[in-house]
Amino acid sequence: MTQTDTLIQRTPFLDKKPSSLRYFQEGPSPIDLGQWRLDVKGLVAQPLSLDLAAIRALSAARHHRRTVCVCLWTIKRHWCGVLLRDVLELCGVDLNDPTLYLRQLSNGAAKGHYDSTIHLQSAIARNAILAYEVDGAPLTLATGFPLRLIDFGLFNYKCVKALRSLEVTRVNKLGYWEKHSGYDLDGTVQAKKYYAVDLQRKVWFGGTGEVMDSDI
Ligand SMILES: Nc1nc2c(c(=O)[nH]1)N[C@H]1C(S)=C(S)[C@@H](COP(=O)(O)O)O[C@H]1N2
Ligand SMILES: [Mo]
Repeated sequence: MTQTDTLIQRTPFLDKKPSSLRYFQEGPSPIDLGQWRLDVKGLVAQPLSLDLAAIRALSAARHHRRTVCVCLWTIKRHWCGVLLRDVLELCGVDLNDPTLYLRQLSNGAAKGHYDSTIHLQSAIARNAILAYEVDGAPLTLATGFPLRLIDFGLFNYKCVKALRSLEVTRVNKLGYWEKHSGYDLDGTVQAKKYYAVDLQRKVWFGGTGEVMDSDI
């Protein structure tokens, strides 16, 4: 085993996972990291345009947790990023205001942008992250390079890959999948049986919908 191998955190049966591209509606578009910025705007005291180095400079948040797709599959992977809270605090957002929402917009490609809006206070309470690595390696174009939001209590369609901007707003706008397929605007993970790709069997999630570290 090489030294690199020991740093990569492997997810069992990753080859059985549905293709990331299949779940990337606008398609991935090459991003020049020199030009790329995450714009944080809207109801913020200080709008910011952050490059990836500025985001990586914040304390790292690591989670070995499940993401869950509304199409009834789930996978547990090693995510690394920063807490959404830490980025929004830099911009002076009132994280205790229950009337705020966060609109995420993807970088966009030939087929337009992908967007989703989530309830801000809930996402902060659930320790939502902005992830730049999965399984010990930087995100690829297909998995959302350079940055994706993950709220482990929400279905994956509420978590945008290849982020371009975050807008703090009071408007809970319909996002891509809510408009195209009538998916629920709230998007909380529902108590149901899901196919766990990494376990190669179905698992039951009950409770509030948030899939915790300690869960299967
Ligand atoms: N930009 C963007 N982000 C997105 C999507 C998308 O189409 N475009 N699809 C969502 C859905 S429905 C899923 S299931 C996950 C897939 O993530 P994965 O590539 O890690 O499987 O990305 C989510 N984030
Ligand atoms: Mo999905």
